[in-house]
Amino acid sequence: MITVKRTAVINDISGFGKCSLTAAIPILSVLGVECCPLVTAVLSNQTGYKSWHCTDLTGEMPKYLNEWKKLGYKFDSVLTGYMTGEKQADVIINAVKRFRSEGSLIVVDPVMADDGRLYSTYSKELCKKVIKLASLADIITPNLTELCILSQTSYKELTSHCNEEDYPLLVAEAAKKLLSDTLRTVIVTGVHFSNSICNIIVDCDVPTVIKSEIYPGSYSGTGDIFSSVVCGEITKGMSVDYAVRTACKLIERALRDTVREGTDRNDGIAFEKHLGVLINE
Ligand code: PXL
Repeated sequence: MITVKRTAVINDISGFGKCSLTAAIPILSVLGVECCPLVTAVLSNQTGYKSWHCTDLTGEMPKYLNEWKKLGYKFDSVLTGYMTGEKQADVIINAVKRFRSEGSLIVVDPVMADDGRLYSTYSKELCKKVIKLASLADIITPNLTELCILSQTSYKELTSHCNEEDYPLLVAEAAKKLLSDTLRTVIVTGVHFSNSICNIIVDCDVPTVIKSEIYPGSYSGTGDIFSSVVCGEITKGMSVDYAVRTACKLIERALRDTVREGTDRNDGIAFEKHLGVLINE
């Protein structure tokens, strides 16, 4: 019998920016995992551009969740990302509590910030809710800035050690503080070290550092592409190590094309032609 694993993806859909659901749907599908979107908002384009139009669906979400409950479907995993505000965060926290109790693996990308700065739409109060949501997850995929917010570490202080040999271990120490009976794995993304980009897997073992080629700039949606590949691969039963290496392979190839083409950072990366790297015959 062919069994298709199923992931609920709680995220927005943005017309431009190749992020959130426009990344998750193709990636999970190519991995052979069913993607069930719970759409949090519909945006003309992601919020890094100068302006955007957003239809916030927070008020509708409980009704969609009720219908899902009536259908009685269970999810192998749940993936969350960007949130539009505190009210929406409360709805997502409650949904995640329910899915957790039903046995789903919870993967939270604690979207809040990048390059040492909060996203323009994220308030301090919303960040507190993201911290709560992250504590309910099995796996989280923060970038370095988000790790600092989650672990109450000074970004400036931590990154001042970036040329020291044990820098990845210092980052891992900050991530270790977050581990609990619930949260078993922290994958820190986008750590600049020794002329490469490191992704650091932190669990109860010795941290694993996976290096990727460095490209200038940071592009919209790379975090969503990363979390979608990682969530999909782990949902299929692959190891965290394999999942992270596969995500890096896809992003590296897409970035190479994107940089060559001189694409604006807001338009995201050219991952479409490289989705084949996710196919494992
Ligand atoms: O990639 C994260 C993300 C997702 N969705 C929207 C965003 C962002 C980051 O800015 O604006 C709408």
